[in-house]
Amino acid sequence: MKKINLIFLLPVFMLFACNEAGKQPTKEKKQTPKVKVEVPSFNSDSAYAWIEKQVAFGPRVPNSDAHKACASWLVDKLGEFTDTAFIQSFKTRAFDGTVLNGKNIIGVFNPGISNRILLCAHWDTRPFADHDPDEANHRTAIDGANDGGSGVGVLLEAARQFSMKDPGLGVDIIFFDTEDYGPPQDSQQRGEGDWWGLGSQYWAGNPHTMNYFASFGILLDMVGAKDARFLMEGYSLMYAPGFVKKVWETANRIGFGNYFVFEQGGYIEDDHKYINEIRNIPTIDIIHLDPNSVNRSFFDHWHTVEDTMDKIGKPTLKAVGQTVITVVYEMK
Ligand code: AHN
Ligand code: ZN
Repeated sequence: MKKINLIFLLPVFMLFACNEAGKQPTKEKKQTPKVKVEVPSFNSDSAYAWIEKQVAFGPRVPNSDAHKACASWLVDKLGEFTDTAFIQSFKTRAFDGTVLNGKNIIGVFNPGISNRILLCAHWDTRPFADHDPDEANHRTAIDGANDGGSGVGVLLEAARQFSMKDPGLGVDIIFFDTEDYGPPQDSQQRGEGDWWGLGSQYWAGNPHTMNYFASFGILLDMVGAKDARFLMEGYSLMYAPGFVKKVWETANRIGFGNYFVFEQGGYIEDDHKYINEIRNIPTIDIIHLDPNSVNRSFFDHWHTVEDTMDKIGKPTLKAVGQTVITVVYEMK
């Protein structure tokens, strides 16, 4: 913890050092406004309802009818709130050779503003409950209330808030597809190749606008479980330490320190890894990490048939949603 603080403070000291060196006085830095913007209240009932709606389609497994139906609902919904929304269709090959008809779903606020923030989550759900205690379920698709549904639910509600009060900067919301089609536990392909995050890999190489860039990105993954804890994920700290600090400090300042704990977690091969490495957009992952859970990584019902609606807690959705929209509104 001490070490991390020092790293964060370094640039501040360097700034003073430069000024003291008696160089030309630089143009006055834009001050953060004295009167803070009024941040709307994130509605967790609404976010919860968006998750219920997704789950009601059935498992959103790529190439399935439920997947198709949910995609068209998502793009319609996002279209209601944003300036423009569309589907980026692509084909990608899964670990087992299956060709997946992928659909990244993209919504854009304030397309004319160059200062942009990227908010994202995966919307597809896993075809395999390969961490289920019952081996008979290892090829059963999951509901993905938390893993898939929650991040999208929170971002749809954030979009609804932005539609009612303009954050005054560019915001792009992307629901990535084919994130969760990685090889199952007992597969030969485990450990060789980037089989997770296929939709974000596609988008990072083929962004929806030429040379797309955002000043930073936030990925939400498994942000709905009751009593979730968000540790500071490894790649996030590696690629975007300042933004991790900013988001965690914001959460703690507005009363969600029980969820956003200042503790380092493991490195997760999630969508943000590709956004950082392929597009060079500093992107953090807000993800429920729990080294003491039954799977030693994530929430207890991760990749089991028990990842269902009853595991979702509205106070968790509130903590994440309020934090994210606060960061966005205060960014201007
Ligand atoms: C791996 O466990 C390799 N990636 C986790 C990314 C993930 C799966 N997020 C949700 N489901
Ligand atoms: Zn998953």
